[in-house]
Parts: sequence; structure tokens; C-alpha cells
Amino acid sequence: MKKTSLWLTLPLFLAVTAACTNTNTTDTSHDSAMHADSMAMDTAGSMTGMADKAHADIASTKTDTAGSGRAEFTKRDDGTIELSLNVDFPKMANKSVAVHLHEHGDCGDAGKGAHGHWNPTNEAHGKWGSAAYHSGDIGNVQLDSEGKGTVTVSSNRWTIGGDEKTNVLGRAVIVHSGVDDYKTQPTGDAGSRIGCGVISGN
Ligand SMILES: [Cu+2]
Ligand SMILES: [Zn+2]
Repeated sequence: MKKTSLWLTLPLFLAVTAACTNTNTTDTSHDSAMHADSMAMDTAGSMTGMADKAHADIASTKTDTAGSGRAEFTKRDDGTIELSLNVDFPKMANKSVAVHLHEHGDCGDAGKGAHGHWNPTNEAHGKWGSAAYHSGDIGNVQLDSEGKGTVTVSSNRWTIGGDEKTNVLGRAVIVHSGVDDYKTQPTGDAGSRIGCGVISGN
């Protein structure tokens, strides 16, 4: 009987393993990446201290590239967190600038106090929604002729409150002077830090 049950369960185990491997390695679409992360979200969602909204007011770190911005995080009905980001840096008009969530909510020392990209999953730096990327790798934002730009992204890598591996509270939103190449490790070679804001609850 023991032999029979082994032969019954082994093919099932292999099938499940193959299915998981396929999802994680060959399908790099954003939807699949989010699907693969949904279990982490469920775990965090069951914890206390969760909120539906958070924001960061972004201020300049340098006088020669004066600007501002606002990041608003909202929990959607499906449990994912949506970020709506507006930046306004007139000196950077018609350029594309990189925006990331950095690990520490500290804008001191011209934004360097925020340390590196927030990377709770220990992945390589990369393009948002690709096979591997930091949870803070929002990416490049195109600015118009006035230096204004917007981006909206959503993720189930994020929560407002809860598990530190997903909690955006206390992180910093950093606006860079350059473009993220989505390749250079671990920064994307995005240039200096011209804007910074700490994410706090509403
Ligand atoms: Cu950055
Ligand atoms: Zn990164």
C-alpha cells in the first residue's frame, strides 16, 4: 500500500512544481508577477495595523533643481496598493527622471539618508513588473515642457502598515536627476537625488 500511495502522489507533486516554475521563470508579464506574489499579500493583510491610505510630500534636496511632488498610496478593492505620483521639477522639463522607493524614511544629507533602493525580497535591480526588480523600482517618469510628470502603478508587493517586507510606511520616495537604465546594479545608474519625501499615514 505504501508503494501505491507514493506513485499516486509523486506525479501530482511534479505537476505542481512544474506549474510554479513555469509561472516564475518564463512569464514575465506584470499580471503574472503580481499573481505569484498574492500569497505574501494575504499573509500581510491578516496582520493588524493596516491602513488604506498613505502619502509622501516630495521636496527638493538641491536649490538648483527646485521642485516638488506628491505620492499618494491607496488600497484598492482587490487588496493591491495603487501609487499615484505627481512630480513638478521645472529645471528637468522634457526629460525623463527615475523614481524609486528607498529603504529609509530619512531625507537628510540631500536624500542620501534614504540609503539604497527598498529591496525586501533580495532581488536584482530591474524594470518594474519584469522577472526581477526591487519593490521600490518604480522607474522613469517622463516630464512635460513645464517639468510636470505623473505615473500610476499598483502592486501587491506593497501594504500600508503590516509586515516590514511589504510595508511602504517609513520608506522614502526619491526623485533622481537621471534616467534609470534598469540594468546597472544596484542603482540603475539614475544619477543624483533631487527630490525626497517620507511616506507616512494619512
Ligand atoms: Cu533611487
Ligand atoms: Zn532598484
